[in-house]
Order: sequence, then structure tokens, then C-alpha cells
Amino acid sequence: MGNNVYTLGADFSTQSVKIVLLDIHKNEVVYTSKFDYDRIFPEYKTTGGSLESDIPEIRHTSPYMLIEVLEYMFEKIKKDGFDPSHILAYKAGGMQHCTIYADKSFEEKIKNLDTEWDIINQVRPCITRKTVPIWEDRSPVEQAKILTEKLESQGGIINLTGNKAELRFPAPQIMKWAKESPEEYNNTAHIFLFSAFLTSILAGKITPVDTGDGWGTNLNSLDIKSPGWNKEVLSAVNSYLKDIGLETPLQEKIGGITHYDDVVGKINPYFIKRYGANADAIILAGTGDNPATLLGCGGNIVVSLGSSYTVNGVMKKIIPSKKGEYNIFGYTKGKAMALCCITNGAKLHDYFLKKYIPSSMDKDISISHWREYTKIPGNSILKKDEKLMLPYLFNESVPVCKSGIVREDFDENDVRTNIRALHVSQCLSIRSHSSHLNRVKNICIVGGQSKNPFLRQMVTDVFKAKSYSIKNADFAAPIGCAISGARHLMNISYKKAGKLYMLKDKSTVLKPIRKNVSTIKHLLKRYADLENKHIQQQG
Ligand code: XUL
Repeated sequence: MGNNVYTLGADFSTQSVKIVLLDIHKNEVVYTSKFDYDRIFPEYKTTGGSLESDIPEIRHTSPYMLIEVLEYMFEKIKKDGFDPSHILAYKAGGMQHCTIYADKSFEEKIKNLDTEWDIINQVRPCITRKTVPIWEDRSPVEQAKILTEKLESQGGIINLTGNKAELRFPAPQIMKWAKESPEEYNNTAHIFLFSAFLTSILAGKITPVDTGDGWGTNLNSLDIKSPGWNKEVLSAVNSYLKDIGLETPLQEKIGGITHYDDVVGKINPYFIKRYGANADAIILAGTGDNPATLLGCGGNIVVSLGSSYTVNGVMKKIIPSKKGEYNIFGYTKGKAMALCCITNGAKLHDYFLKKYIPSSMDKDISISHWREYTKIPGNSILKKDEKLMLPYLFNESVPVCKSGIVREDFDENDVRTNIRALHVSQCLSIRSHSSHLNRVKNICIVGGQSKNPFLRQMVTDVFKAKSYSIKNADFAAPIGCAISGARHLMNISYKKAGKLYMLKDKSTVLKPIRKNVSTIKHLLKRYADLENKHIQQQG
């Protein structure tokens, strides 16, 4: 095997899977691969990884496809010339909040997988829910309300779990499903968070969910030092289930919850026999994509400028958001993190790019269109009378607002003003909704729009902090998973692992522009006034 010791980090996200192999002695990522569900598995007819639905609030995917993609990952690694026998630790992350449902035969099945057959052929009969909700699903409105009401007299769901009853979280999702499909509820022995489901197959046994993903359920207790489920919430859910005629309490189906990065087992013999995996390889508890991204970026503060923008960082003292502007998840052992998700992120730039550069929504966008677009905002020195906008192309979650772009005294056809106002206003919005962050000294900026130089400078300026991006910035989540494995194998601290394996892209390091500091103070006030006025008008 020589000197090559790899850890595998994988991120099973909404649209695609991204994997990395990290060489723990050479301190470098030696392999990255990304594959889209729509392209690899056209037979499931997904678009952007989710199934078609007539009801916009319902967003499901296929659990069968998610099982197939795990097997595909091993095939792809081998096909690309990497030998799985060199991988000594595996950690899977995934889109948060997605749940997978299996019957009582599942445990025996994954323990004794037959290498003559693909996993899907053996596990298919164990799956009890044929399509499963992903984080974009917003359908269990009634159940979120009931859960909130039932817990009011006990201090409220926010104080009990750290989060308000979120439509995308498993508790309301499971309640809705149980009401609509009681037979499926009764036939289900295991309800998994997606990351724990993948990890269970990797380890050949039922494995617990970690706090990173388990706190995104509305079912967790708030004691980060001793992970567990919340008794009050469980009894509220169980009383709802009872009311609809279901006797089996939820806790019998949801398995355990453990610390981030706990070792939960060794690799399933199936992968040894079928793909030549190393029999000594360990499996770490799976996690959500957001905690994994935070670790992959060095564990400070991450601003991810993807199709939605997220702003997240370690939360030293756990203080839940009263207004529900951010969520709290578990992070590395004994720590929590807070995350705010602004729905109208890079989608706005895609829209403006099409609207203003080729001036047609039907034309294909080329790299030269994008370059032209990113030059339009112009000089990074801000003026007190910058034009501002509320960039809500879609309904916004932070702050909660209906769709509709609000322009402050300028015309929709003024190309330069629209594009500059969008860039400036998005960064003011990110800053004004970041009360969940501890003192910001360094920010890691990732996601597609991190390649937009004006936007990156504005993020740096609004936080008055240094910023950087990382090498392979699109792979921050799988890199985070691979770093966890490396930290464990090398028996080092997270700090040391961050230093060794988080590779800053030196060409991206930025400092705040001094001249902008006082102007930004003024602009933040103007932006807050504009936003408040609009929210009040909406009622
Ligand atoms: C976080 C959330 C999303 C998904 C995306 O609460 O819903 O960021 O994790 O994969």
C-alpha cells in the first residue's frame, strides 16, 4: 500500500454527490469527483435531484436512487484508478433533514449483503416509504403548528430544541406522513436521517445520527455535551400519533443520537469483498452538509454564496433565535453552530445576468457574459447614497417576505444601477442578519459566487474581517468529512487538523477597505429602514 493513506469524505447533496480522497501524509486532496443524479440515473426522472410534483410545497426524492448512488461512488473511485484498499476512514455527509424509512428486516439485510448482487436489489424490499421528503419540502404546515402549540406550555419548541418548528424538519414531516399513511408508519421500524442511513449501509449495522444532523429534526434535546432526544417533544409527537390512532411511539423508530465524528464501526464486509475496501477502515458518524462545510473551511465562519446564501459559524453560547432567523445544529464534540439561510442568493445573479447581459432569458450564458457581468458593479469604494434594493425574486426566508424586487428610486431598465445595487444590498442583508455569529475575525467565502470579486470584497467589508477561500472551494463539505477522518487517524486536535488539511487559496485573501467602514455603517442603517418599511407594508 506504500505511503498512500486516504480518508474519504462524501457529500450527498440535493442534486449531486461530491467526493474527495485526502492523502493524510501528503496533506493534499488527491482526488475529487462530482456526479449528478439526473445524469447518472435518468430512469428516476429527477430534475435537480428531486421528483416532479404538482404541488409546489411537496419536494421529494427517491430513496432507491440514493441507495444506488452509494454503490456508484465505489464504482466511480475504482473506475478513476483509485484503489479503495488505501482508504482507512469514511465519513458521509448529506443534505440535511431528508429522512429514509425501512422495515425491521433492514438491519439483517445490510449486515449480510450478498456480493453477487447490487445493494439496491437486496435492500429494495426493506424500504417502506417509496418517495421521501427533502429539505426543500414545505408541506407539513398543519403539523408544525400543532407541534408548536402542544409545546407552548412547556417553554416552547425553540427553547426546548434550539429551533422553531421548521416545515423541512423531520418531526412535522413524520407527523404528516403518519397521518396520511398510517400503514406505512406501522410497517416502519427505522426512520433515518439520510446521513445515518448511508452510514448504516457503510458500516453494515444501524448507526446513530450525529448532533450535526440530529439537531435539525425538532426532536433533539439541547444538551450538546450529552446528545439525546427531547422527552417533551417526543411525548407531544406521540400524543398526536395517538390521536390519529397510532400506538407505537416515535422513539422506537428513530434510533440513537451521538457526538459529531464518533467512530460508529468498521467498513461493511460487502465493500471489502466487492470493491477491495480495506478491512481496517473505520466509519465515522455521518453528518449534515452544513457542519461538514464549516469544518472543511477551517471551522471559523463560512459565508457560502451558493444558489441560496448561508452564513454560519460556531456558536459558543447556545442562544436560539427568537425570530427564527437562524437554525442551531450540533457541531464537533461539545460545540454547536448557527446557520442562517437566505433563500434569494445566487439565483438573483443568474436572473440578472440573463436579463441584463444577453438581454434574453432564453439565450445560453457564456463565461464571457459572466465576466462582463461581474465588472459592471465597478469601483469597490462605496458611497453614502448607493442605490439599494430588496432582492426578493422568490419568497424570502430571512427576513420572511413575499417575492417581489423592491428598487429604491431607480428604474428596472438601468442596467448598471440594478446590478450594483444587487451586489451591495445582498451583502448588507447578509450582515444585518448575522446576529448569530460570535466576533468575526476571519471569514471563509465559498460557493459559486465566491468567484465574483466585487461580491467577495463587499462581504469582507461588511464584516470588517479578513476573508479567504479554500482550494477546491466547491468541495468544502466532502473536504470537511475527509478532515474528520484524517484527524481521527492521526489522533490530533481539530485545530491541528485544520492547519494541516484546510488549504487556503492564498490568491483569494482579502482585507476590508478602510474607506468603506463608516459608509457601511450608514448603509446598514438605510438598508434596515428600507427592509422594515417593506415588511410593515406587507403586514
Ligand atoms: C439547512 C438546509 C440546507 C440543506 C442543503 O438547514 O436545509 O442547507 O442542508 O443541503
